Amino acid sequence: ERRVLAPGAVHVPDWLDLDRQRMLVLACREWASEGPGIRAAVLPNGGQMSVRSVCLGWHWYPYRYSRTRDDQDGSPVAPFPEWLGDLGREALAEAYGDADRARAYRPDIALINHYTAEARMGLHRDNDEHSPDPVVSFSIGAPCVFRLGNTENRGRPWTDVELHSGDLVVFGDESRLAYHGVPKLLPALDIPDTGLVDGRLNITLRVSGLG
Ligand code: MD3
Ligand code: FE
Repeated sequence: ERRVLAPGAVHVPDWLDLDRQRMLVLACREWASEGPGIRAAVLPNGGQMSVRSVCLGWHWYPYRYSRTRDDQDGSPVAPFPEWLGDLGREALAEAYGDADRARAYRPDIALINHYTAEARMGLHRDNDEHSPDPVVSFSIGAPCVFRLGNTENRGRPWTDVELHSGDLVVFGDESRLAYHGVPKLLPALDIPDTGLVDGRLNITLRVSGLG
């Protein structure tokens, strides 16, 4: 089913079947082990993010994108695979029900986040991309509380939604610059056997708008 969380924000629970979740876990394991590996970004104030992340296509480090891992060893970022773009187009078609828009969707960034039980992501906006195109988000593993705020500030109103393994959310249009975050993970009871050893994986696909 499709649940509209806010204009442009569509949640499709349990969209990825178990085989696809397992395939994504295997792929993320590979990406996380290449080169300098998965890392917790260091913020300008010196603090470390509690989430560890790895990127494909373009490397994000607070608060910009680069072709090289400039906050690590400067190595080139791994390419964004064609099959992941296909999955993103399929996801957009499902969420928005707009085949033409889905065909034209060309994500060139994948940002993979891994959350341990204590990890959080504070309310923020994703405005480092130079394209207004939607963000596609896949969740695997432990469930979490996802908070979708407003576009003005970090305060109320916001909506809390549980995201579970296999869920898809697409954020575009009026929700593209909404504040959002992950205040907590939930106990991993009755979760499917995806091969993920612990915690939660979130894979977002984005359009950089950079050449
Ligand atoms: C709403 N990740 O990587 S994904 C991030 O679950 C990020 O790891 C969270 O926020 C996570 O930047 C949330 C859902 C998400 C992604 C992009 C958005 C929600 C969004 C962009 C605009 C509005
Ligand atoms: Fe975000």
